[in-house]
Amino acid sequence: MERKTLTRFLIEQQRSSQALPAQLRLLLEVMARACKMISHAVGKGALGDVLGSIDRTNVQGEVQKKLDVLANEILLDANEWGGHLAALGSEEMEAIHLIPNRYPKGEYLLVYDPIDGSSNVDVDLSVGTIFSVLPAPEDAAGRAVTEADFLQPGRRQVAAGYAIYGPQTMLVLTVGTGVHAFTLDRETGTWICTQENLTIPAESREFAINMANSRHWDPAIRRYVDECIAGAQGPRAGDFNMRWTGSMVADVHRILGRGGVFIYPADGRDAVRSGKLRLMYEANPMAFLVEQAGGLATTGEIPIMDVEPTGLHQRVGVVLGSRDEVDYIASCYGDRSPDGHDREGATI
Ligand code: P6P
Repeated sequence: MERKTLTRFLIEQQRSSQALPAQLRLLLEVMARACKMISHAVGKGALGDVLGSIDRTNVQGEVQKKLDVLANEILLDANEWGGHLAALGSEEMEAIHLIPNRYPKGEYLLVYDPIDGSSNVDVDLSVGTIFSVLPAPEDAAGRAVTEADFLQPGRRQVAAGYAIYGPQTMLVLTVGTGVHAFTLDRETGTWICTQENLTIPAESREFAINMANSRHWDPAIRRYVDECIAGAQGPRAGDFNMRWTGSMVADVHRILGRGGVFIYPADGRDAVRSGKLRLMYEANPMAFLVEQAGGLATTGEIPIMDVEPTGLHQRVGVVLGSRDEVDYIASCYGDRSPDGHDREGATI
């Protein structure tokens, strides 16, 4: 493939019929530069004083890793001054972050998870940065943006992506014209387009779920997983493979590359009754990417991008990946939805 840089790709998108707006192009270039800096920090490991935790918990009640804090600061510093944002939100910050008055405000809202799967950093496993871009309210210039302005369904996203810090550092993004992947050329610091129009195979025999939670699952999920494990002698008449990395970015990246399903359902545990993963900066951006690549992404009941958000840090169940397999999982609920209501809404 001709070595097309991210800059050239974005300029071509700007010239195309979809006419990528200039501020959105700037936003994506700023995010790409920030992710390069985060990649550099992640790559230092023990040599860079980026491992381990600090004695502080975030809004999620999770102990913050040094890298969570560093990556959040890198993203804040990179995005504040450019004039492309009206405000931003982060997994690491309870409240939204307004653009200081000394800088111009822009047309977009950015929400991100600075380091997803950060517990993997200490054991040198892949982690990533996930981001979602929403339109700012029309009257944002004339008033202070509030959290309510962020609470738009995922269908309103204008761009989404992730960086994965693994054996390679890659940036995978969509602006609504397919999913495209860029590999960081560390020698020149350039993002090179290495895959255009990624497509998820409709069928797959590979599922990703944390089996340790099986006693908490809805019977429909337990049925699906049992059938996968039953293999060729079971009702699916074929053997399945399982993967679970503990890093959503790594699992989704694998699925975008070779198919499969990723399942983190809402389950019986109090803390996970609405799901573990966060809607605004994990589920929605990944759902945009997966649907743009021909896959499906649901809460188990409705498409993730149709969920009407009620809070910046709200959680949601996630079933995403190969279209046919996600459809099959939905069929396992029969006429019942994950929260116990029948499809018509009455409680069984
Ligand atoms: P568990 C990481 O903390 C994360 O948010 C996702 O990246 C990952 O898929 C999931 O949680 C792992 O959760 O319960 O298996 O540790």
